[in-house]
This record gives sequence, C-alpha cells and structure tokens, in this order.
Amino acid sequence: MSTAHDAPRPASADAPVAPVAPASHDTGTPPALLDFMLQGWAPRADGGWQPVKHAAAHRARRDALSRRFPGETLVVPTGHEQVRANDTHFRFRPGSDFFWLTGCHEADNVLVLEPTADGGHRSVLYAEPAHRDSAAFFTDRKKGELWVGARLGLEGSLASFGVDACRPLADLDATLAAADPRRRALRGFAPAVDATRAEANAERDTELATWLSEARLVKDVGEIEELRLSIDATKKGFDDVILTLRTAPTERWVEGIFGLRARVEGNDVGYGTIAACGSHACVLHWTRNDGALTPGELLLLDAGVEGHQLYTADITRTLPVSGRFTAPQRRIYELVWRAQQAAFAAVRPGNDFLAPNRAAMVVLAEGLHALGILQVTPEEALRDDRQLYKRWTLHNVSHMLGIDVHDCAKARQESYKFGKLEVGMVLTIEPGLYFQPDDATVAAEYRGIGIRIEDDVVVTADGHENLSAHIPTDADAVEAWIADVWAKRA
Ligand SMILES: [Mn+2]
Repeated sequence: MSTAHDAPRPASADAPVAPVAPASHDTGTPPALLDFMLQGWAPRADGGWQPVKHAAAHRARRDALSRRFPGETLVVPTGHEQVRANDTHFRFRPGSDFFWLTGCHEADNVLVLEPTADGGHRSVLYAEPAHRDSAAFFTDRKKGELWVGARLGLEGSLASFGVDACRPLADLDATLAAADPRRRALRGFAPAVDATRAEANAERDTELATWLSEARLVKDVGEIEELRLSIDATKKGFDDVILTLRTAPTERWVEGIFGLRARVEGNDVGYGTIAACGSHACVLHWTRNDGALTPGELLLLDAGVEGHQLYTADITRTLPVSGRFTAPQRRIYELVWRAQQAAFAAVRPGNDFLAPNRAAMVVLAEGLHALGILQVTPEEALRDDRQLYKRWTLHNVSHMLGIDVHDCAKARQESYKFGKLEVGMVLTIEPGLYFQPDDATVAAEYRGIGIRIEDDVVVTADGHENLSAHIPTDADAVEAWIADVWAKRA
C-alpha cells in the first residue's frame, strides 16, 4: 500500500534536475546557480496541517460515490490553469465535482478511487509534491514554489483532505495504464485523462458525470451554511454599490466595487457581474458593462460572491439610480415583484421544479395583458404552443444553485428540469420583464425598462426559506434601503 511521502530530501537522481526553459524575456540558469539555489535552506517546519473545512462531508461524498460504482476505478480531475496569453494564465478555479469530493483548491490534481477487495474504494489524490529539492523549485514559473508559493505537497494534502493516500502526479499515467480499461473518468478537465479510453468508455463516463451532478442537487447542512455566507457577503457588495450610486460614473465602476467585495469576502465573483443601466438591462447577459450610470434610470445588478468553499450567491436587484422609482418603472417593478411572490409560494417539496415558473408566468401574462401590452388573453398567451408573453419575460425563473451558479447542469431532465423539488435543493427565483428600447409593441413610457428580481431559496419540509430575504425587494423597501445607506454615509 502506498503511503504519502513528502519529507525534505537532498537533490537526488529521482528529482527532476533539468531546469525549465526560461520565459522569452528571461535569461537562463547556469548550473552553478542551480546548484546554489538547491542548497542551504533550513528544514521546513512540517506538519501543522489541519483538515479542510467540511472534510467529513467531502469524505461522505467520496463514500457515496464509492457505493454507487462498486468495483470500478473512478477518475475525477480538477483541471489546469487556462492560458490567458503566452505564459500568463487565468486565476485557477477548481473543477466543481472535484472540489465537492475533496475541498482541494490546487490545480492539476486528480482524485482516483481505486477499488479494494472488500468492494469499497481507496481514495487516492494525485498531487504535485513540494518541489524545493528540484530545479523546478525556482525555474518553473507555473509550479515552482519560489514563483507561486508553497504547496501542500503529498503530506500536507493527505492531512488536509483526509484521502486514503497521496501520490505524485507524475505517477498518474502509469496508474491509468495499469487500471481496468473499463474505468470511468470525468472528462473535459485534463487532457491526459481525456486521451485515454475516451470513445470506448463514453457512455460509462457520462453516467459518472450525471451521478455527480445529481448527487449535488440536494445540499447538506454545511453547503447551506456556505451559501448563507456567500449571500451575506453579496448583501454587503450591494450595499457598497448603493453607497456609490450617486457618484459612480459607469457600470464598470459598479462592477469594480462589487468585485472588490467579492475578492475581500470570498474567492471571487461566482460569475461575470451584470451591471446594466437603462436599456442595457434588456440584454440578459450584459457583462460589457461599458455604459454610463444615468440619473432617473434603473440599474439592474445581477451579481454574486463566490465564497472560499466556492458556493456562490446569485442575486439580482433593480435599483433606481436616483433613489426613487418613476411611476412607469414602479408599475413594471411591482408586477415583477408580484410574480416573484407567486413563484415563492410554489416552492415546496413534491412540487414540480417548473411549478414556480408557471406561477410567475401566470402573474406576468395577466399583468402584461392588464397593461395593454399583451394583446391576446393571458389564457391564450400561456398555451404551450403559443407562449407569446415570452417576448417580454425571455427566461424561466429558476435554476439550481450551489458550487456552480448554474448548478447540477449534467443532471438528467427527469431529475431536474422535469423533476420534483426535494428538501435541501437550492434554486433561484428570478422573474423579469424586459421591454427592448425599439419594441414597437410596447407603449413608449415602458420602452427601455428592464427589471429582474432574483433571490436564492432552499426547499424545506414545509415549503421554502428565502436565504436572501434580508436583501430588500419590494419597491418601497428598495427605496428605503437606498435612503438608509445614503443617510448612513451622510
Ligand atoms: Mn440566476
């Protein structure tokens, strides 16, 4: 049985001594310097590693995965840093399934569940050893610890993630070559894994990806706790934006203010912030954010902090830049708000996932008809083969939320889109109305108004809990919230 080893060792034959080639703008490393750099370091204080937060939950998920696929080798990579340009990379964010199973933030790692004789599995994490005794230590810009900081190494990873063993990543190819060819792998993250058995095992691999997505549909207590933390941080980010509403010149400024909060309170934003003023709000995924903030207009802010455990909030508020809604803005806003209330009321275990959507769309269609915008009756507009109201509602009101903003995306339709709500599922409730500025079917006073209100709810035994209920939504409360933040500043 392999055990983790990461003890300091002298530069030796098994350490990769060849220096990594320098970048285009850097000069090389003469052997004398390399020798010098590999010596003379005080021993590192080993140990002191603590299990990651929720380590027991990560283990329980590995155990559940093990029970689902007895006797099979299972391979789940986290993925690699993605090139931004040449030798610079985007900030790494772990693969969601890998992180859900391990709690590990480091790039490149691969979790392998190896079947054992008793029908269970041994969980083995393939990780980069601490490289201070090799040339990579200071010549590898991507992995060298002098470049990117200390890594956990094998011992640290073993202690942190509670897996049964850790092995060097360099051993992974040999492991895959020796493993049962009918192994299952999560594809799309690591080319080295994707290069093996891709076609032969395609169906089996899809089953693994599906199981992981469906296992993540119902959140445990720790996951709900993480979502609360992310939502609370997001509330602070919205407060920050309101503070600056009167002076912020542009949408980009708003994005930056929220992004500051996301990086300070959490890992990052969970998705590209949508800061859409005026008719930009009618563009559903407006992330260009290059417009001005204009007094009298609405700012649609769809933003979420991704916490340190990667769970993300997904919140939208539509805020009057001047602090008060105009009469037409308020009319549309209150219609969207009523639709959201109707959707909330449909969130309970046993209901269809689509029930909140249907409830919201009835309210929106009736409201659009009452406003004289929808010319046919709501009943006709709501028919499956018509759906004319969608010209202005554009999207459904819910998606699952968790580590990914659009969580559980590989779940089967019968478990998700056409499935039933279950206790512990977390979903968004986000109706909207969008009147394009050039929509000739809409009265002029409404053109260019885009409104969405989005909250994050968990399904409970007796219905639901709105996890973002402390972020105001009704029109009066939004005006009071803005006035309150401004008063505190004054
Ligand atoms: Mn959303």
